[in-house]
Amino acid sequence: VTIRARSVDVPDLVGGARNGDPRAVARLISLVEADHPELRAVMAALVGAPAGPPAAVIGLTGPPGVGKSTTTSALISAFRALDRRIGVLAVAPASPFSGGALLGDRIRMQDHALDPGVFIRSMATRGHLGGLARSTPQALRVLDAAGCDLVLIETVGVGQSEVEVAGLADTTVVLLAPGMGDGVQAAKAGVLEVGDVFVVNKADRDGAAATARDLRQMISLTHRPELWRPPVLQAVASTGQGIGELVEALEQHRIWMTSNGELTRRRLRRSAAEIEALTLAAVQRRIGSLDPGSRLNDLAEAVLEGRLDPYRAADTLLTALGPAH
Ligand SMILES: Nc1nc2c(ncn2[C@@H]2O[C@H](COP(=O)(O)OP(=O)(O)O)[C@@H](O)[C@H]2O)c(=O)[nH]1
Ligand SMILES: [Mg+2]
Repeated sequence: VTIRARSVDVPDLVGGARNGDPRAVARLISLVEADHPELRAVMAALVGAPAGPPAAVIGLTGPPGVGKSTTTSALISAFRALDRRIGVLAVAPASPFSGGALLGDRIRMQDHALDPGVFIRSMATRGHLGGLARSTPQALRVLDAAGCDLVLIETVGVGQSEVEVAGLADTTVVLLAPGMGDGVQAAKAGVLEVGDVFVVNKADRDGAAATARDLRQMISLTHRPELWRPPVLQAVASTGQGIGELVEALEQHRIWMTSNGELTRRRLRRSAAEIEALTLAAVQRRIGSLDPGSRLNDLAEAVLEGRLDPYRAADTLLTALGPAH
């Protein structure tokens, strides 16, 4: 897919982002979203010498309607009170459903829309191989350049993509609410393993304490003493109740990760996933551009006619691709 776009002045945009210009930041994240050809130049320009230490990355995940955007908005207020510069990414897999969800998120975060210390962006990731693994770190690099101390990533949608995005954060907050996402469901969705902090939101409703108790019990079953024990908090995000405790838990987790090298390990994993995604995408593109697919076609015929086994065919194709540039 070729993306036709307005011409891109890379040095101008990167300079703008470094000066904290919200329009430059927005435009650069649009390039990330579109997998624009100029991204290569953008990423090269962003290498080295960020303004300060890299932003802390906090992922928020959980079923639709649980209160992720409301919690994000409350966290923005709490961290702004500490004078932190904040980036917010609402990440959704591109789908007919996610558009509406992102719209709702914007409304819930609009209290912060005029604050120059807050960048809020939604980003749809394309369904292709490694879309999330590629775009999230790239967007983070843009927000880092813009001087963010902290980036909150809200994932929209359910299932694998949420777990995947969670793996790209330093700290993952899993939100549940009484009656809608009980512990068993959480375990099934695989969020139990990715949660560093659990929040039972909508604690103004019946059953919050029971949900929290179930979760704690389930965490105990798999907990090993040398590991971080994920706290289970209760909150009413819409009133801000419990948000102070959440901020405290996030800071504690960060201190724990920093003290034992886990933070570096997670960031290495993120970089590795990004490089892998870019490599796979490049291979896929180059297969597509091989003398219009005829090499692949020849190999397919050979396999179909039983002259070649598929592994040998794949080896031949990889050899035909040659070095990347
Ligand atoms: N009763 C109650 N409603 C809440 C709470 N937090 C959020 N909500 C509401 O739940 C709905 C969904 O919230 P939203 O933040 O958009 O959820 P998201 O889909 O996870 O981002 C909205 O109408 C919120 O006002 C809470 O703690 N208690
Ligand atoms: Mg939301």
